[in-house]
Amino acid sequence: MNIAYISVPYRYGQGKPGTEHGPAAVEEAGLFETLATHGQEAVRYGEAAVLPEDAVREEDAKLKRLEGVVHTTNDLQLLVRDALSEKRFPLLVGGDHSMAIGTIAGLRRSIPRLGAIWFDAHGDLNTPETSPTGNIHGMPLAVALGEGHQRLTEIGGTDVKLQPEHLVFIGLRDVDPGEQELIDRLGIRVYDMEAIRTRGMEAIMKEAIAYLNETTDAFYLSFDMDGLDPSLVEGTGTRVADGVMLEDAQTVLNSCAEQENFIAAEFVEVNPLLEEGNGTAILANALIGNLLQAMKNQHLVK
Ligand code: HAR
Ligand code: MN
Ligand code: MN
Ligand code: MN
Repeated sequence: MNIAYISVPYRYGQGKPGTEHGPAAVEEAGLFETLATHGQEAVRYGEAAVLPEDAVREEDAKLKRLEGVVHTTNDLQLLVRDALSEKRFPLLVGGDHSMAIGTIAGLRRSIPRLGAIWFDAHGDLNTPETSPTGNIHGMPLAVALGEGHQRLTEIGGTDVKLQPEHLVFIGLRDVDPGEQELIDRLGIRVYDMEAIRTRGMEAIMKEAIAYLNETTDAFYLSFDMDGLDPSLVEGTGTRVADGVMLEDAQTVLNSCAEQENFIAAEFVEVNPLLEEGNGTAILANALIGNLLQAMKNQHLVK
């Protein structure tokens, strides 16, 4: 296993200043030491290009800062594609969740039947028509499914990047009406907090991965920090009550790490400007450490 750490220091998918400092905050929390501890080179493989603030305008209220998002996600998909073609495991730190448009487009280059585990309080399935905010971080999955503005759906090629049956939600609990309509119409698999409480995270992850393995060649984990309980993540922009607790989050990471066809992970929505200390970045770094440890254990077993 050779990790390719990729940083995405940007915030154009949402309105609150701070997620552009997410990668630096996680690095300050010890990310390079975490990499070294797990046998990796303490280096950054690449950093996605970000337009300067004064080059990005709000323009369309239904699709805010579109140019800023297009610029970064287009650069990111190339980085992810290159890392994967070098047989590395892309480990991404953001940055707001709109970056996943680039992540998915890049992974999809070599994995046509790509699966995704979406750990998040939110559906991220809005289009400019259904979005209550116009923030693109609420749209990356719609884009991946081929819905939304063409400038976004054509990043990394005009093909549809993700099939609805290749996606599962974990921890979902804040869904807009248009998102719910899409979930119902496309039959997207959802494990909400109620399911986690009644069945337990172990059973859910087992089932989720078996479901993905039926029809995908490989899968990746998109870990939105706001999927966690708000008591754990002061430094993220859209916290939602009644979230996933630490032990269950670790189960998510461990379950992914056990799979040979687990090919990438991203940790998003770290916003150090929303809290006094660096707690959310420290937690993100610890979770990355958990993930790398679990992946290492797995390789020792083999
Ligand atoms: N659903 C709302 C919107 O579209 C809120 C999205 C909040 N976002 C995230 N993504 N952090 O998961 O604006
Ligand atoms: Mn999200
Ligand atoms: Mn979210
Ligand atoms: Mn701070």
